Amino acid sequence: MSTVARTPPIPTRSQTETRIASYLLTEYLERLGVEVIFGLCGHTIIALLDALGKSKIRFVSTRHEQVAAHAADGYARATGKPGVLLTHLGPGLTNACTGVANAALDSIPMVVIAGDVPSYYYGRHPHQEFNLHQDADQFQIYRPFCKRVYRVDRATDLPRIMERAFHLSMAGRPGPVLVDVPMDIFSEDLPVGAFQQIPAVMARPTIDDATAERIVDILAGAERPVLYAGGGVLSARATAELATLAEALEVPVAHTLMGKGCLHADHPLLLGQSGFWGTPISNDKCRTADVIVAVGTRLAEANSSSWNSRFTFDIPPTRLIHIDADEGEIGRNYSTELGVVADAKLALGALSAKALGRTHRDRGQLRSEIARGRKAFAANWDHQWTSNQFPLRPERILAELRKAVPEDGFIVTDVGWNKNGVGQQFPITVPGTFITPSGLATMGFGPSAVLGVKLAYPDRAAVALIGDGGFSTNPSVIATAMEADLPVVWLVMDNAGFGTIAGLESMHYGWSFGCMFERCGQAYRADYAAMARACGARGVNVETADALGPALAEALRSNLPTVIQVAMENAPTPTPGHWDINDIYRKGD
Ligand SMILES: Cc1ncc(C[n+]2csc(CCOP(=O)(O)OP(=O)(O)O)c2C)c(N)n1
Repeated sequence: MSTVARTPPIPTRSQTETRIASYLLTEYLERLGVEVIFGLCGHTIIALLDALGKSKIRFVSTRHEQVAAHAADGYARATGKPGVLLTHLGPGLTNACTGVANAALDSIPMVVIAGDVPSYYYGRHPHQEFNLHQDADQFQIYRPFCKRVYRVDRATDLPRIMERAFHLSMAGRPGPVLVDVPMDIFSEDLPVGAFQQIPAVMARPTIDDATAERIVDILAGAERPVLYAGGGVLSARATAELATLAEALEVPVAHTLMGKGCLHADHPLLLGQSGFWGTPISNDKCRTADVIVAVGTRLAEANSSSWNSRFTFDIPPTRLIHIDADEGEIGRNYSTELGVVADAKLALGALSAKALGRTHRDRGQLRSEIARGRKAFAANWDHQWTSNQFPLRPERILAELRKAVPEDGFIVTDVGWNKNGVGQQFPITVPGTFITPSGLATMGFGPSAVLGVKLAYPDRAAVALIGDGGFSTNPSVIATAMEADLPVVWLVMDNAGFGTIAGLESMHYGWSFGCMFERCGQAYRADYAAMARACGARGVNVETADALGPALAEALRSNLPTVIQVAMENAPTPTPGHWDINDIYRKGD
């Protein structure tokens, strides 16, 4: 065996020259295209803040970490890029939990960078350390909802872990990833070339030719097929492909809450949302379909009427074909004839290419049936669009909002009448302009998420339509919008309580104990518009129904954030579907 003399490689400049990790990390984030980081300071992260302050990356400092997390989430939904969140350890990280979990349940890409205790103090209970079960254990709190949680134990691991975090947040089914960084690591030296690896460009999975052919054959030959679109269709920016497929084979389209906007509101094949807060025509067509091709959806409870076969889906006998980025979603709630793990855009692109020019079974009077069904349902509430009553009907608020906001403007909701009513009744014509918390349905999402949305698209309108409960969870958003110069509009539907839950309790128990805002037995209304004025923002109290339209128009013209507070009747949203919880409540003596 011959021996080859091996000369050690000559170290390059990038291996010998060193710099402090936080500055190298910041430059790396710039190279990845990170434009903005949302967060709140603490002693564990000021090393990174110093570097960020000298970089091109914008730092939006919020007054609560949940606000930062929702704002990063809103930014990610609007742009399709990962939202980046920076938090202090312990209480900072726990405050952000709800926002990160909300992003996780809606498959939103996010990278969370958190400071932690100095690594050389692990387990000694340095200030703010969690260590009851394991030393320096705070990162475990994020395990149930992050795609991956990393604690960086050596500075040399930081570049690799950051690359993994950005890669994983976007790859496959998107979601949040935590990078927990002991504060001393931010201040360590690393070789200047340490952050080499950037996330790979990913060719996402598509449908193979034979499977695409098979699905198109099934759809073309079916008697009552339905295309069912989830949020995955919107996040993959696949709405044009969906429309082509639907039109080529004349298949009606139903959707989930997050799938709203998948077809233009006036599209003749659009059935609307399914489930508890859906539309009767959507539930009927889904329930009586012979084939459903579902794309980018969890087939989750609210949109599936608690999976009760009498309301939304009757699978089987309906045959289900389910296309999703996550194999874990396939076959979980319904027996599935064919599952396909694929990117929604590529899958719908492949299906629509095959469907174009194909003959399909005659669909009879489908379009007129849909039009009739939609009109009949709208007749339950469309007369309220012009109602002059005060406190306002919620439908009048929707009507004024639709008139005031340009079609490409964003409507960001919270939970409550706002989410349920918009999902069911509000026409969305531009895909991606409806932003809502679905999986975790977090009250408090809307007022904060709108900040990230506006930052992503400063030239487009961004209105948060929210209840007074949701708005008052964290009114600090007003100060943040002022500081960050984000002229968003919060339209607060004020029914002096947690109206949706108050209505539910009243329906089952005859009162709304614990759900209304009261003081000394009287309705208690906080003046949120005055809060806005106190922050130097605009605040408008709408006193008549006719005043709302002009107030909205002026707010959208203004370059200051505006709170518009409008008293609203606590009217329930129609519920054509079913939710099992209503069978659980039992009233005692
Ligand atoms: C953080 C959080 N807490 C509690 C709930 C349960 N919840 C769902 S809707 C709702 C009421 C929301 O009240 P408001 O924002 O005033 O809207 P409204 O129902 O009156 O339209 C509550 C408390 C939730 N979804 N999220």
